[in-house]
This record gives sequence, structure tokens and C-alpha cells, in this order.
Amino acid sequence: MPEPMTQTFPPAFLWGAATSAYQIEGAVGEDGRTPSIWDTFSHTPGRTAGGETGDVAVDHYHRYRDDVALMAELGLTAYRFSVSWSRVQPTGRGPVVQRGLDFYRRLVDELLEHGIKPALTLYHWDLPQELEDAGGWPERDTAFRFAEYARLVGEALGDRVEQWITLNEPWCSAFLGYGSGVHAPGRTDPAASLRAAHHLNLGHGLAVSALRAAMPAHNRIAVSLNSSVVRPLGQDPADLAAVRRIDDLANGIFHGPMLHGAYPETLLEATRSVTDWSHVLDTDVRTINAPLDALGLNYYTPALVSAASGEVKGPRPDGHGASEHSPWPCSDDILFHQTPGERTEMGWTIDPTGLYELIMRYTREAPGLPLYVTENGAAYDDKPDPDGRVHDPERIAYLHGHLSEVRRAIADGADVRGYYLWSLMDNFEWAYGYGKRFGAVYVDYATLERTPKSSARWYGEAARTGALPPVPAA
Ligand code: PNW
Repeated sequence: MPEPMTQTFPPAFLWGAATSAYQIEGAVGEDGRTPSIWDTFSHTPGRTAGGETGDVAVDHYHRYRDDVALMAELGLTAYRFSVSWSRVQPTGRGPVVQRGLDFYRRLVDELLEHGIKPALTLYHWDLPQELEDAGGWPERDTAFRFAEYARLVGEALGDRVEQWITLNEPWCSAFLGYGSGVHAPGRTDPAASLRAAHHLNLGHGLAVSALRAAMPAHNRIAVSLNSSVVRPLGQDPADLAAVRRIDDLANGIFHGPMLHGAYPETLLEATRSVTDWSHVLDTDVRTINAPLDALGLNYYTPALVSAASGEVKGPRPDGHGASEHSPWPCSDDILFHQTPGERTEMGWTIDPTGLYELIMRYTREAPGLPLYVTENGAAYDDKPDPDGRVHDPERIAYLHGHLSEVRRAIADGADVRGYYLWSLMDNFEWAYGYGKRFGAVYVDYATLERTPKSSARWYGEAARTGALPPVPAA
């Protein structure tokens, strides 16, 4: 049977957009906020493209009302944002700064008034610098600090935010932050990256329990993982073993303890040369295994790997930025390849079936757990036309392709409750600075004026009708 012309979604499906605090807020020195590791990192020469920082970003801290009004005008029904830890608890410990918390209360109230469901991420990579100075995520205490911060935010906003996300992409925090060093804090120590991963897990588990105690029982708690789709270049056993290793390091290291109550044995074995895992205490995995109400999947592109036949040195094309240090501990015998096909400005291959595979995998591995696509999107070199409009047919095609796969997964039995496109508007793309535009809304960085791209209109129509509009001819 041919595909029906209109692809409809369940009536309660959430049509959202996502952002994160450091990427959009600016106002880094206001209302008591202190530096996070991303302030320090972006102000360190050579760390970000052109030395760009989030000092002003897109000034969302001052423009949030207009931004919420724009979301409502477009027709979005959900918005995923993150809280800046050092705005709320500047030293990473001790009492809250009320002015910092108030910003998020105002933002949430504004969203609710416009009928937009907030989804709050507690940690999107901006650790208070003071906690990094005390050792950061490789230190066990950071997990306890995170749980306390989670409790404070839960107590303050649990009455108005129902959807909570503990961590965003702990893989990036651990392995780009402490392994390859392309993200803050820029450390390059494989053993520290593995300890960081465990303490992020532990912080997540402790935070889930802290939130449960601090909030109304009907609130839902999730985590957002950049779960990778890892494919073998060939079919020989060495390539399949390479897939296994990278799958353990990308996925199993988080969803093992979170969803199945154990780290994969193969992961522990493969990393023995850098850690004996003695930082994992007996009861930790039980703590991390705290029941969740939903799982967030962030998806951009699949990975394609093979066993290396010779010695490999230097940066490798794994799409994780340029560094001589690999984010993958104990994996110098594995090669990353470019998946064939069209790519976005990030150099990431467009592969919507990967999203289907990912959703179906978690449908099998975490039966009964509702799924959300908490990030998916593409960077393109968008420019306004002479008339000021911004046409981005590539992004519409990207969104259409991926949303079609979400719908196919739902038709095949997956319980996907919503989709958050990355990102609402152009913003600070971490080490790449402002050069990579992921927004559905264009931002003119000279004036900070916002202009919805044609993809924002297209997506808004999908949100309003619950079905994918046709893709305009390019
Ligand atoms: C995610 N990688 O980042 C983040 O959650 C967003 O803040 C970010 O803007 C977005 O995706 C686009 O990059 C990632 O190297 C950064 O695999 C790097 C990787 C994955 C996700």
C-alpha cells in the first residue's frame, strides 16, 4: 500500500523546540550568576571558533517574553530549556539565589500562559566553575552537589513544571569535556572521563530520588541521552567487535546502569587498562537504576566504525571536533568513517532511518517507558534573502524526513510522545561558536532580531494540524 498523503500524529503528541541556558541566555554576570565551566572555557584563547563566548548569546535572558510569544505564534505546544546551575546556586553549593530562580519562574509562567508545556533540563553542561575547581565530574562529591541542586529547583518549580530532565547528553559532558577536551572543561584524561561518566550517572540517580521527594507525584522525570546508532563498516568479526565497544562506550555506559541496573561486562573489560572501576561503590548502580517516567533521545547522525588494521594517529573523522585526543577511551584500534550521503553544515550525514532504529531499539530495551525525541535538527548556512525572508528548504526536508521516521516508529508500536526540534533559534554552538545555525528561527547577530525561517512556519503548521505538511519543491 502506498504511504498515505498526510502523515498524522497522535492528538496528544507534543510539538516542541529545544534550547539550553548557556547557548541562548547571555546576561552571564547578572542577578548573582557566577561563571560556569563554559564561561571559563569560551574565554580561554583557542577553545572556541573565533574566540566566541556566550556572554551575550541571543540575549534570551532579557527577551524571553518575545521568544515565548514567537513560539506561541508559530504554534509550538512544548518547549525544552535548561537551567543555569550557577544562576541558581552560584558556588554549586549552599542556598539559592532567589533572583536567579525567579527568571525561570517568570519564563515558565509565560510559557504556561501561552499554553506551551515546559520541559526543564537541570544540566546542559554548565557546571559551576567552583565545582570544577574542586575536581569536577571526575570527583564523587559533584554527584551529591548535583542532587542537592536538583532538589532546590524541584522545590521551587515542581508546582508548575511537569516534565523534568536530569542530564542532557552525559556522553558529551564526560567524553568531550574530560576525554577529547573539545568541550569544557577541556581536560584530556581517559581515566577521568570514565570517572566523570560514572559520577554523572550517580548524580542522575540521586537527582531522580531527590526530585521525587521534592515534587508532586504526577511530575515526570526523564534523562536525555545522545544514544548513538553504531553501524559496522563490514561484517567481519573485528568490525562487529568494534561496534560492540563503541556501543558500550556511547550507550551501554549510561543506559546499562540507568535502565538495566548494571554496567556492561564488556565495557568494564575493555577499559581495564585505564581504570579498575574502584570508583564504583557497591550500591551505586542501584541508586542509578532509579525508575524513570520517560526517556529522551537526542539524535543527529549515525556512527560507522571498523577495526583498524594498522596504527592510527591523530584526529579522526568521527564528527566530534578536532582534537588529537580521542573521546573514546581504549579504542585506538577502532576507525570512524563518514557515513555516505548528504551532510549538514556540521558534516553530519543525514540519515533519518537511524532515528527509527534508535526509537525501536529503546522500545525493545525499555518496554513500557514513554519516549521523547528531545533533540533532532540540522545546521545550515542560512542567509536572509534581499526581502529579509529566510528560506531553508534543506531544513524542512530534514525535519520531514526525521518526523516521518518518528511516525513510522509509532505506527510500528513505539510510544513516542513528542518531538523537540533543535533548536528554537540560532545560538552559540559550543566550540563552533555562532557559525553553525541550528535554529528554526534566524537570529541576526548584529541586532539580535529574530526572523522565523520557512522551516519554522512549516513546523508550526505541523504542530497546529498534527500532520506533516508537504515539502515545498526546492
Ligand atoms: C547536542 N557529538 O550537542 C547538544 O545537546 C546541543 O546543545 C547542541 O547544540 C546540539 O546537539 C548540536 O550540536 C552535541 O560530537 C554536540 O557527538 C556534539 C556531539 C553530539 C551532540
